[in-house]
Amino acid sequence: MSVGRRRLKLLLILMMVNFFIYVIVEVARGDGRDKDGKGRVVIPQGKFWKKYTPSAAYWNRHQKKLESLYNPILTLLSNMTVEENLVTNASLLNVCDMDTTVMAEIKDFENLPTRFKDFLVYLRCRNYSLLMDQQNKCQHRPFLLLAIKSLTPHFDRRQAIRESWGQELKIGDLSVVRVFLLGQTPPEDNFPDLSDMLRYESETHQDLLLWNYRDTFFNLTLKEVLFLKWVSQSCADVQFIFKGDDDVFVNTHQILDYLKSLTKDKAKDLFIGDVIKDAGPHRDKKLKYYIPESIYEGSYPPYAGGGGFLYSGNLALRLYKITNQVLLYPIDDVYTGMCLQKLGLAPEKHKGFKTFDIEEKQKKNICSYTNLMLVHSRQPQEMIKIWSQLQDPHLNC
Ligand SMILES: *[C@@H]1O[C@H](CO)[C@@H](O)[C@H](O)[C@H]1NC(C)=O
Ligand SMILES: *[C@@H]1O[C@H](CO)[C@@H](O)[C@H](O)[C@H]1NC(C)=O
Ligand SMILES: *[C@@H]1O[C@H](CO)[C@@H](O)[C@H](O)[C@H]1NC(C)=O
Ligand SMILES: CC(=O)N[C@H]1CO[C@H](CO)[C@@H](O)[C@@H]1O
Repeated sequence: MSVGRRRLKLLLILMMVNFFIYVIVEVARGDGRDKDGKGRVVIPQGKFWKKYTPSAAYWNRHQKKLESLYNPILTLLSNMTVEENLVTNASLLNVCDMDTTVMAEIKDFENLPTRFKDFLVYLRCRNYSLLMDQQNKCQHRPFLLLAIKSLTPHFDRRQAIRESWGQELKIGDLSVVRVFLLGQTPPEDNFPDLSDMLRYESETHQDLLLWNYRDTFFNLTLKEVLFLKWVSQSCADVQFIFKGDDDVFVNTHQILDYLKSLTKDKAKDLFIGDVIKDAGPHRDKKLKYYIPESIYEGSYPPYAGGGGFLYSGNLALRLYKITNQVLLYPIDDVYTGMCLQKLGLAPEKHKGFKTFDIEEKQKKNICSYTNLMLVHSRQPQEMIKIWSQLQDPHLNC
């Protein structure tokens, strides 16, 4: 018997065994409600299964397709291994030519805002290369990696972070290192040519990661995937990662104290931030987070707001692997939530993450900052001021 047929036979046997267990459990469970008083089982009127109806929304439909490539039962039936199936169907995974089929598949494609068109026709391309790398950044197994999403022209924000909460440190054998995550800001998007300044900055500070894709709001998910890839390849030993925006203030000391207090078990699956639950896509065209019905339907899994979250290096490696099984989604923090859900995990809410800022009257009081981990948003000058006040040895809170 061939290996394929033996596997098929084993599968059928397993299915039958499962079915019998189901029947036995159901009969054993059957209480008064299922019986007609004479001990006979009543057959319910309606169907007990739900008919599978393919989703009308583009993302959901194509996500299902992608998932079927990784489904061991389906690939077994097609007489292929998961690996063979992935190779045969590579066009579902990795195409960098403009994908024109999507134009016919989405009926209101022509009327979609440009950012959606740009996103959809390059949905399957994610293998962009690094133009600036920091290969030695993690050579001494950092305790904490600060990864800050920035945009090329934000020179002042990056410098304020370097001078304040984003300083690279070494306390005993604990080290903190920093990278900024950048895409390209091309002349087509009307950016001035900042490449000489960027090169100077990179040589001076050696903390820039730059990839060759267009840095736009909808491409932040690419930034996430490419960053996770970089961690897997160049920083796989890091213990913890903070990833956030360049307009947040982070109390790095508070984060370090928290991380040092964690048990081994808790540390392994750590993923904390300002968690948003029971959310779904916004349908108001005027909003930044608007997603049309023709692209996505359903709710969002729990996710941590992209302003900043903290997670373990071990989890970053697992997240990177699972990104292959999740189609890019135009909102990066929701995408990370989707990947976590696929791993069977959920982000945990921590009250130290203030992505919606603190009360106005508390802002002036430095003691409001001693116990929090992150606050959004702060100007570069505010970052430097808050940080220097926090360093005051006479600080009494
Ligand atoms: C399935 O695979 C086996 C072993 O590779 C091969 O002999 C057989 O012809 C295949 N069957 C089909 C239906 O492709
Ligand atoms: C990504 O990989 C595909 C398929 O291997 C290749 O055709 C394409 O040129 C690559 N794209 C980039 C941006 O490197
Ligand atoms: C994302 O980057 C790619 C590569 O530069 C680009 O072709 C695409 O238009 C960008 N997508 C969006 C939504 O900006
Ligand atoms: C999900 C999917 O499209 N799978 C296809 C992979 O390629 C084989 C061979 O071309 C098809 O039979 C599958 O349907």
